[in-house]
Amino acid sequence: MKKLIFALIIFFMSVGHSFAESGYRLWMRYDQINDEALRTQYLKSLSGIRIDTISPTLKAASDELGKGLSGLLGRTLGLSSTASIEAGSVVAGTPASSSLIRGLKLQSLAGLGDEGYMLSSMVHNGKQITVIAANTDVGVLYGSFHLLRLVQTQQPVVKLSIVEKPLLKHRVLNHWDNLDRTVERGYAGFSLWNWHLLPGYLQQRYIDYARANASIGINGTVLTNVNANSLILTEEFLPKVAAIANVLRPYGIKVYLTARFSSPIEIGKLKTADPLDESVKKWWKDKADEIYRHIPDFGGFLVKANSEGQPGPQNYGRSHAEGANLLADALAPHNGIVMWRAFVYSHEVDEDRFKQAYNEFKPLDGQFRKNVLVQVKNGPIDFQPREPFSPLFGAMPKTPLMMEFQITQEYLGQATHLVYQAPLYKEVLDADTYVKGKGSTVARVVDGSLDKHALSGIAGVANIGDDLNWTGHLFGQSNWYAFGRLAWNHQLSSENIADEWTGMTFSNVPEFKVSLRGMMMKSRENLVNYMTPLGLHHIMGWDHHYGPGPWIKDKPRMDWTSFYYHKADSVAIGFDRTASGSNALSQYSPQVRKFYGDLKTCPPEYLLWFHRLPWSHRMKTGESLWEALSQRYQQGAESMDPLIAGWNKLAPYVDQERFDQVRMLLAIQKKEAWWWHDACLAYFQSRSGLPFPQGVTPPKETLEFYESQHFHFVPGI
Ligand code: GCV
Repeated sequence: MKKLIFALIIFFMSVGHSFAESGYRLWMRYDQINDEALRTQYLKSLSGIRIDTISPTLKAASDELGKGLSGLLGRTLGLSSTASIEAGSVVAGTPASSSLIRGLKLQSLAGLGDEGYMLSSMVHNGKQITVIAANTDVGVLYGSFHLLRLVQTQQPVVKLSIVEKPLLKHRVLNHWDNLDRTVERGYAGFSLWNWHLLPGYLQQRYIDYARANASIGINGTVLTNVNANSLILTEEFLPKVAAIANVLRPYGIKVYLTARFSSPIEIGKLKTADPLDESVKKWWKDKADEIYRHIPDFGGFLVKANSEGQPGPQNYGRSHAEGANLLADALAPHNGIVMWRAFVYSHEVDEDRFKQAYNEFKPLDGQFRKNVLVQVKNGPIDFQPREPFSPLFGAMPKTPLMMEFQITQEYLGQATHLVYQAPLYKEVLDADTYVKGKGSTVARVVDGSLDKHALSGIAGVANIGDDLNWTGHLFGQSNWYAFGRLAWNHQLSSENIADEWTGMTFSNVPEFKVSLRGMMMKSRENLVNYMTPLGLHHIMGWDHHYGPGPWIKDKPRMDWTSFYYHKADSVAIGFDRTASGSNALSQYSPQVRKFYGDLKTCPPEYLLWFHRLPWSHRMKTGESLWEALSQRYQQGAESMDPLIAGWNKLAPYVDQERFDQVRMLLAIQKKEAWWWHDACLAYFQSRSGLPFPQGVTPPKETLEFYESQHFHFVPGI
């Protein structure tokens, strides 16, 4: 009877997704493996699941293993908590939850902390078994997802001896979701959080969101936009937040909120939000107590202050540290943390925007409370297709710095361009700051190992909305996936992550995986070439950032114009950030300064980030700068044909619905890549006055045509 009920549950779970091939199932697709011999082989090692005590988290693990293995192996696997151990059993648990695991006295558990796990093939009482063991239930859940990944990607599961633990403590998604369900810089529909129906109505999506995040080790989510609304901290909304937290908790995911610094005035009726004012301190303390009454394991606050119009401590002549510490003190009794953003720049300061975050924050090193992380965007400006790493990494050794990547593609073609971002993330994480000699990588600053910080974290601005396939572009899923995998282990390679994702999302046929990996690995560089080659940056359309806008000038702030960043005239192009210019390079260690500052070593990819050069400047290839720039735009636009042809060849491996989604978006991307090519070349030629080199297609229309394009209702603003 029990078996029948379990089989029925599995059956209903699998037919429940009537839109199965929309992409809704993400990488958690558990369709039967076609190869019967392989299935039989797996069944020898994985023929039953034994989990003893069932906590909500262990239930999530056993549900996932049951659903996943039964689906993949085509046989309903019995879940047993009492049966004796058979050969082929998967035994999952902690020493506290499982007598068997307790009895095994596993030495490796000692070093695994509270999120790590081990996966081991063992012989128990003469029977071959697979053990998923951890110190905590959530470790068991992570281990279960690892085992599923092995089967989904058709890896061997015999002789397993895997020990894993995350390199970073806080692995967090940042949703820029507003309470009216619009999403700032979101291109995948409306917000997942249906505030109006919460707390009563809990969508299946919330559970599937939690499963997806747990499968890649994400352990926190900030539900609301950094351009914050104080209302989220009121009694109207806190029960709704608590309802989401209750759904996510079994999956090891903590909920965080953005805190608007002026909340004591807006919802607390105080006259001030001055962080040194006693009534303000009390207000935040009481507010924190109230939040924890609703959500006992609330993670803490993410704050954008004195940035792009958001209020902050500087409104009262106080520093960012004083502002952050106010909130940190309120959260500390509950073990909450503050993630205080360093994304600041001011039009009142006559200084290169590149330098402003460093100038503001470096002097505050050592002044933050122990439960504060300063969250720094990967680059000094704003999530451009390519940026050098922010000079803050390595400059604040006494403060844990949290990395902020943008998964949503605000400046990377939004949800219509196929751009696999793992190479972008890796480029930043692997960059060497040299602050403590060679090997002082950004990753080591962020994971705390360089300066011995116990607190560490990484945030990704989410690309998730209520679109059927979650991310608008199916390949946006690969960026969510890659962010999570790198947050867990920044040493993984982009290629391996691509292989895992394609195997689980589409197919494990080797030719398919190799071709798709090649396409994905080139995709970011292609985009850089047709948008911002040779170190150009921030030349996107005004405000919505959709499409090219290198001509943008005369806006309320110079640093919101494109001209500010490229300064192209008839003689030269680029931003001089060497000692003869803004000297932003002085914010890096001497090795990095020299590397980028010296034209002999500065890679072409970063040239115009740091140098202002005449159009006639000779590149190492022998071309002039003008020729090289034109050729890069050409290469970028031309890269779309092989990408499209490559995808078309993969049709036999992909279901029609998802194949067509990508096919149609690639056609749009091609059009837009040529639009970038045409508009930028028309504009830059109007500056340089030079003829196009041979092999470069002249723009189809006049510059006036491109400049006159206006778009209404671009998503994300
Ligand atoms: C949430 C950029 C984006 C803004 C975003 C801001 C930030 O400026 O265009 O939409 O605001 O970054 O990161 O705070």
